[in-house]
Amino acid sequence: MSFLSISRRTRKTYFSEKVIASGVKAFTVYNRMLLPTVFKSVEEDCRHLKSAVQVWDVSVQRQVEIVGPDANKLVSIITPRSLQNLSSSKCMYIPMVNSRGGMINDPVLIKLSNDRYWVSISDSDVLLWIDGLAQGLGFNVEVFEPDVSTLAVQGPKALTLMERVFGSEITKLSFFGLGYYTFNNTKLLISKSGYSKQGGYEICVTGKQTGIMLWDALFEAGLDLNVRAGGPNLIERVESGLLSYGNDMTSDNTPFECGLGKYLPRVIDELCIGASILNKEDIKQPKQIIRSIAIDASNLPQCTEPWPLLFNKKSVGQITSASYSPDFNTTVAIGMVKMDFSEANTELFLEINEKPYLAMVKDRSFN
Ligand code: THG
Repeated sequence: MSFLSISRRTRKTYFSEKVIASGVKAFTVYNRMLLPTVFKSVEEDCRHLKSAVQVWDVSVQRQVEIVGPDANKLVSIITPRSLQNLSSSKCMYIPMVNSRGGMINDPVLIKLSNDRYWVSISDSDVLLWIDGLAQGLGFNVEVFEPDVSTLAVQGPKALTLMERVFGSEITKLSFFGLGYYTFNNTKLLISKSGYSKQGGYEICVTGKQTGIMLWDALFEAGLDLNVRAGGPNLIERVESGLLSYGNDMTSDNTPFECGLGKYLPRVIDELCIGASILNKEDIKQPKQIIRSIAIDASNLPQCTEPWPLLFNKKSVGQITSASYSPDFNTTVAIGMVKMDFSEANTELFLEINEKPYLAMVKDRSFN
């Protein structure tokens, strides 16, 4: 086993000291920044996430700010999703594609005002892409990474904790709803969202001082709720079928292959990047599709390379994320399978270290 070397390039967050003091056991690097992944153990963290409340340092969900007279025009072409229903009171999940229709990110979009947006990105170089587009197209906008860091509060007791810190108004937010709430005389942007299906919120913080005060306030108010530091949990997110860019999908995949076609209009506006490809009928009927998969195994190694999925010894897909789930008593997984093998209950095989395992295609996620 070897370890990652940490340097200035692996950026710390406002909360890294707090996360370390909370006993973090492992980080990953995401958008060139530290993301905590394990505290007690992945299993124990999962159990706790599903029963209590956790505070996550998800600063790595970097914002790309687009501001200026042409911000609207620019935002509307960076995603094939229609922004017709975008408002300042709801976030929107927006697949982004390149000119070949390949996924380059799957961010959450926030409209701050008519000429100002935040794109809350997954792990790929979206700032360079959007700034390049702005320059190349001669758009009158500024594109930069603002000083914003996000804390997620996730778990069944998240609502109780948030109500204690921000007041009862917060309980009126609906899923993906967005609003400003006061903490310590500062207005903070909060959404009812997060990278788990246990329910919760995401709080955007500007400035380390406010960040640390908020961290401490959440832990103080949540003492009797057994609040703990956490992070996106591999088991829970695979059970929930939440996709991880770079793992479950890459620029080799179209949004249709990723099951994200449901977010796109029947005919994508031709001004959107990738529209001419994505509007083709044969692209809309993909040859492969992302599925949740149950693997009959309990002790597989970490999935750090795609695992080929076999049918009659022939490759029909690949597993891209997997972890044993104590709650489902099986290895939960996400993978890409050829369309002919994508129906629920299709039985496929996996060979790991010369041992065969049964892999059953599901029609929906576990959670
Ligand atoms: N929150 C915010 N920014 C993010 C993430 C986040 N940026 C990086 C990464 N996560 C982006 N990826 C996702 C993937 C899934 C979801 C959000 C961001 C998500 N999906 C819901 C689901 O699949 O059930 C549905 C969303 C919808 O239908 O509108 O929440 O977590 N700020």
